[in-house]
Amino acid sequence: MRMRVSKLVTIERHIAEEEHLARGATGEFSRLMRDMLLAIRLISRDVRRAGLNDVLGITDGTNVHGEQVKKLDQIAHDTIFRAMDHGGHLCIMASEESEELIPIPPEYARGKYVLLFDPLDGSSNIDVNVTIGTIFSIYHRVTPDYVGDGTLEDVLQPGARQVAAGYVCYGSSTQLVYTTGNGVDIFTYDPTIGEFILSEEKIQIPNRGKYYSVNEGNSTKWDDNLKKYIEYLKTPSADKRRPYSLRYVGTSIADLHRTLMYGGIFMYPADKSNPKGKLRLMYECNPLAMIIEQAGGRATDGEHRILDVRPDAVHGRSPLFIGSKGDVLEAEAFLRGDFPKDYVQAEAETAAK
Ligand code: AHM
Ligand code: MG
Repeated sequence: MRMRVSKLVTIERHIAEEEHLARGATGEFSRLMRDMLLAIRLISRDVRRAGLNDVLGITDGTNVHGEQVKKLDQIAHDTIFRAMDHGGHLCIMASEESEELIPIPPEYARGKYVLLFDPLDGSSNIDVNVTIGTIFSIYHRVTPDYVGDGTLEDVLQPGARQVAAGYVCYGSSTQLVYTTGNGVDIFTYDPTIGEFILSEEKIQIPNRGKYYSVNEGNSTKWDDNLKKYIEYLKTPSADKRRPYSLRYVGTSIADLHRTLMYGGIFMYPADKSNPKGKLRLMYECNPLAMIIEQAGGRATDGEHRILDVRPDAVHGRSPLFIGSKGDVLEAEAFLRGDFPKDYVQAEAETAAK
């Protein structure tokens, strides 16, 4: 369900009003988000001019995952760090592009929040002008020392404790999709006035969709039940609910955003070479799971709710099945070998031939 808005509201006013309603009016969270929005506007500018400003291509380095770091990955990481290190709102940060936790420089005050981010998601799409994104996740610190550095304990919290989560999609427009646990709102960036304007409010994902999204190139390494599920989605059904269409961008933000708007399922499953899938729990799966749940959808690792998983490493991975509730429940049923009646019947008919 989509609710377009006619009132004109900037994101900063929206955040301030929500903070006032939910937390009393200290304004600290609004100020943290104001700094984050500056970083996002700068990254959006660099992404939009990529090809003109020597930001395409690779750096000399590889990241903690052994992947080549693109120049824009590094620029986005540095931009977020420089916008967020001095505000006095954070006690620690973690980024996909930094193996170690990122402390607040000694000269600046520490605050009560923790920020985790994937500065530029969809790195393989940067150089070919395909949608990329930024993901972030915010927690309250759990260590009680409000002036000291944050610790690993502050970072390794289950996703259910997120205070806010969001992603920015640098697509046909730049959009920020954001929740503080009070529904999901979408803001579209107007570069001519430098503002994010509320464009859709409290969106709800449909209970079923017609799209599935997965890197099917990995299918030979999948578990048999997952293969059966994907075959099922592709098989026409009498009620015309199936076949589903395949969509796969290879940027989780883009695949998730389409899934949020149209319904369906996006998966990055485990396979024989990657027993925990590819996506990172803390700064990819968790924020996306909070957004999808807030929009009425479902996010699991195939068995357990993503937001309840207890993280054991900052850069740890998790399989992900996320999207419309009806579709994710069906995927989970297949994975545990609990097949729908029409599937069992069709199998029996094939065997009898
Ligand atoms: P990245 O953070 O280095 O860009 O990697 C994560 C991306 C996701 O956005 C996307 O879902 C996935 O990698 C695509 O991987 P693959 O190319 O294996 O399908
Ligand atoms: Mg990334």
